[in-house]
Amino acid sequence: MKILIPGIDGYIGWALALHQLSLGNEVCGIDNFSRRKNVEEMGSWSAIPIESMDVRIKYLQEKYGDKISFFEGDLVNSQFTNDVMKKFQPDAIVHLAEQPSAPYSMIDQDHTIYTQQNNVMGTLNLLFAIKNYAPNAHLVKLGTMGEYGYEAGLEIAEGFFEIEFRGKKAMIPYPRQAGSWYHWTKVHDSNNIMFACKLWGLRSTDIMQGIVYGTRTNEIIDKKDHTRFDFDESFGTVINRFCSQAVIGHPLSIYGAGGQTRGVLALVDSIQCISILLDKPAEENEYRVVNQFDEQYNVAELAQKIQTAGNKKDLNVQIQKFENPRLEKENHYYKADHNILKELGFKPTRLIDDEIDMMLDDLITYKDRINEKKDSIIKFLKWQR
Ligand code: USQ
Repeated sequence: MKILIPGIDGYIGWALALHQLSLGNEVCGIDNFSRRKNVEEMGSWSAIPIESMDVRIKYLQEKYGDKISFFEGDLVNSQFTNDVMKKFQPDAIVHLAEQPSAPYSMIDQDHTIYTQQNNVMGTLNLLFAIKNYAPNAHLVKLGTMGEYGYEAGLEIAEGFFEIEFRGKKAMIPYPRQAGSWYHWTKVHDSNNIMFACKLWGLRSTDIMQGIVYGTRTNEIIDKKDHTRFDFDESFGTVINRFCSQAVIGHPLSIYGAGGQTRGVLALVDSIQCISILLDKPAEENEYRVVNQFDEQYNVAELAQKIQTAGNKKDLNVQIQKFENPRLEKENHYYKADHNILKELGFKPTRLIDDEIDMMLDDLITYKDRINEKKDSIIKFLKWQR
């Protein structure tokens, strides 16, 4: 299979490329390196050092020859996106090239506009390029569980649900009530992709993914294999942040009450799920939605787990409640379906406690790097001003 991965330089992109190459597939990556730049703007860097893309690609070419290629560029540039699609002719595209941080999108008007333009326009260009040059290719798009939001207090269906209104029944998209400008970009993308499938007969799977955590996959063995790992307030996600905080003696930063419940998934299992979706593509004309997570926990439970694991390593982990910089429900009902991937063959391979243990070991090695940028951990980017 020929797989195009826009966003190959990111946390999931790099790990996915390693896995797909190890299976014998051909991978072409795209990246504009915005993640590196945006994290730097936040005064931070990846806790685990990563090489430049030149070095990374050379390393992969030594192992996999011409099965790996790379184009530097921006999906927002339609000429660039069309050119790559025409040249590479992928069987599948895994679109990971979006600005992924909710806090970053909430900084100010410029950051909101940048996030919306980058994500929504980039995806639209990609849809046009697929229609123009690879209409049979399967688009696997990374959306988020956050599209559904936490407001309704109802069980969450997987993409679509049946409703009855004034005596008539219909299957319609489950309502989206996102909670940040970033999360709304994913909703706008979902709407645009759904329409493109209908209009042009494209095939796509839209992944509503929970929070991903971890430092390792089956292919991340040596230093050169490592994927980036963020811990700053904007780009670090909660489990990865708590583990980074634990190794430098920073209190684990629970925002508000800590009852915010999220679906979570180990990196290795995120890669497994995406790979299953690639092997079992959506049909022509089909817009398929999957909810991609393994377990659910609230933030206080996650902090507790990391404290327990850290203390077994004599890290003397403290937990502290901070005033919540975000606008969000701090205690809420949460129950979301996640059956489709299981039906397609997904079997979780990692236990969260084992994974946390492994993450702490990896991060202890890079304690000095985290310490050096520790001011980026809590900046208090308030969402309402
Ligand atoms: N939180 C804390 N303390 C922290 C950091 C976060 O209590 O130091 C809380 C937040 O207030 C929030 C929860 O943890 O209630 C999750 O925050 P997060 O930063 O880990 O995740 P989020 O902003 O929702 O976004 C992340 C990714 C995003 C992806 C999403 C999946 O950045 O790209 O779409 O997770 S989901 O959360 O399921 O929507």
